[in-house]
Amino acid sequence: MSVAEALRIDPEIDVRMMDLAIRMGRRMLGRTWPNPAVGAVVVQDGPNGPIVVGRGATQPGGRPHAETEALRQAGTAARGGTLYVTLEPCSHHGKTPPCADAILGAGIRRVVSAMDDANPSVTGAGHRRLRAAGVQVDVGLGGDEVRRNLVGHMRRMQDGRPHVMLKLALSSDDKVGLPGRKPAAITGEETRARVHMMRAMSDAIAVGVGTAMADNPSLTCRLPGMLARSPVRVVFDTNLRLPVDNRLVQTVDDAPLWVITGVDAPVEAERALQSRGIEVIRVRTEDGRVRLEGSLNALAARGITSLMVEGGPILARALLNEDLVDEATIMRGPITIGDEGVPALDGLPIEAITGSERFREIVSMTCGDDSYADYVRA
Ligand code: AOF
Ligand code: ZN
Repeated sequence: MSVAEALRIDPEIDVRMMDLAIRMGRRMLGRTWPNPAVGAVVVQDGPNGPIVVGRGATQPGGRPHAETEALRQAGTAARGGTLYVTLEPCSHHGKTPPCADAILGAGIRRVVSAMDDANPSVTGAGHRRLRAAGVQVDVGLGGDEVRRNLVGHMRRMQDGRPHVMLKLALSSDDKVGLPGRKPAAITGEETRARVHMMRAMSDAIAVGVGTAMADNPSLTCRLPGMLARSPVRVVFDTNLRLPVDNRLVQTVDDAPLWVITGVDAPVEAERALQSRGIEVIRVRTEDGRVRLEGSLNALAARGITSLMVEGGPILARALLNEDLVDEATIMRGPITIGDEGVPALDGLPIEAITGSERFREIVSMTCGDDSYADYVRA
């Protein structure tokens, strides 16, 4: 009898169960930093086919891990069963005991995992440990999808910075608004809902101080129901110009606010922000601006794995110039703003994204009256 027969492996069931694990993990995106949002499902043979006896996802703040949750739910029903998990189970003694040990302790016979972890203290060792203990381990199912969902974790582990997603809401003539004025609605309702969803799935949202002052945004995430939560808001503010009556400051009880500033910014301004519960992060400057790479490193050091950048044009251009944009989402509304409008990338043509070999378009569709396209690092 082959291993597949002995374990009653059915590829269709595998796909279905991994899909469930992927959905479990995806629901937690944006809420588990500094850890990846992993999903796990425990399956047991039943008289009429496989039965899901436990499911779990990484919990808010990153712990407990997904496997622990799914195994806890399954209890003794896990014995002899199969575990589907979207990331290699950990093998290290971190803030929690190794999931690999919990899996062995529960008597799981087979583990189907979507991919190796990029965490250097885990990578490969989790799978090896399970195999060494006689567990059948199959790696790779669902890997492409999971890799997209966990880009932030991978980027942070490999490069010490978050995955940077640049969001651009443009008029048909590539403008983002009129100078000095709060932007008129450029995109419609469907697009706005999508933006809120994207925010909810990011660990942090960033703007430059110019945009913070011009738009006075709250950048909180207004989605009714399950996604009523807001990522960390980040302002790039070299000289600490952000006034304390700004809405970002005023809403600090709704979502954390971190201000990235230069080493020489005034101490009084720092104290004024800190006394309101705002975290001020000082980084080195270059040519009178905070260094972007250093800023991103500082965010990753605090656990941020994915950063959505909402503007403005100066920050967007600077990130592009330094090749720090991993993904760009371009939403275009039907309105035309005209020559006096503010260009999206501070003078850099939008083709720096759409026509560049550095990016590859992966999605292009309509969204209400708007168009929507997603570009990722090629
Ligand atoms: C898993 N299952 O659900 C997640 C994992 O500090 P710790 O102990 O919480 O470990 C954090 C690391 O564990 C994290 O960097 C990543 O490599 C892995 N995340 N592992 O087995 C999970 N979220
Ligand atoms: Zn774990």
